[in-house]
Amino acid sequence: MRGAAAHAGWLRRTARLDRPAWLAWLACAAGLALLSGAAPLLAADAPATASGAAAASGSAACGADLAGARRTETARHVIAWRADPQKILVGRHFAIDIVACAKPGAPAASGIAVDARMPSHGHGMNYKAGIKPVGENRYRAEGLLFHMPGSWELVFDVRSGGDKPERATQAVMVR
Ligand SMILES: [Cu+2]
Repeated sequence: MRGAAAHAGWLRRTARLDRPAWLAWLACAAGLALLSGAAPLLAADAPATASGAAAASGSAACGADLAGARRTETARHVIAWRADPQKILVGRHFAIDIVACAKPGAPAASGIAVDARMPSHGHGMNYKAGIKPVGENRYRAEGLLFHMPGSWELVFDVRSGGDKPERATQAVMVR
């Protein structure tokens, strides 16, 4: 159980912080409880647009106005995203601005769900957040919080009409 050992080490190191260790343990246990079959914590639907489109001409063009954005992709979409604030801090809420661009020939995204997890520890976040469409192919997710330092993974599930959602992931290291 490498993950469990990592948690134990982290708990020992943080036991002297202002929060009692049992609270931190509870937080991680809650994360584990959420793991099994949990639906994505955040989901939003965007109104379908007739023109759809904003097809990405190369992934770098997606979200070009989001300075400093990082990009990941599903089979049919490029996801450009930027955290707000851009530097994600342990234990602090943050938001994510997202642009979903259809690859050439792909339908526009009709909705996105966002979640985050620590793959090496087997748990997710402890906080509920929300995501809403804020313009054509644009979304803003709010209320995310990484409660531990380490390797997190953002998970974007992109829907296109009634098709099976397609997933993009993004590794994020938080110290
Ligand atoms: Cu963890």
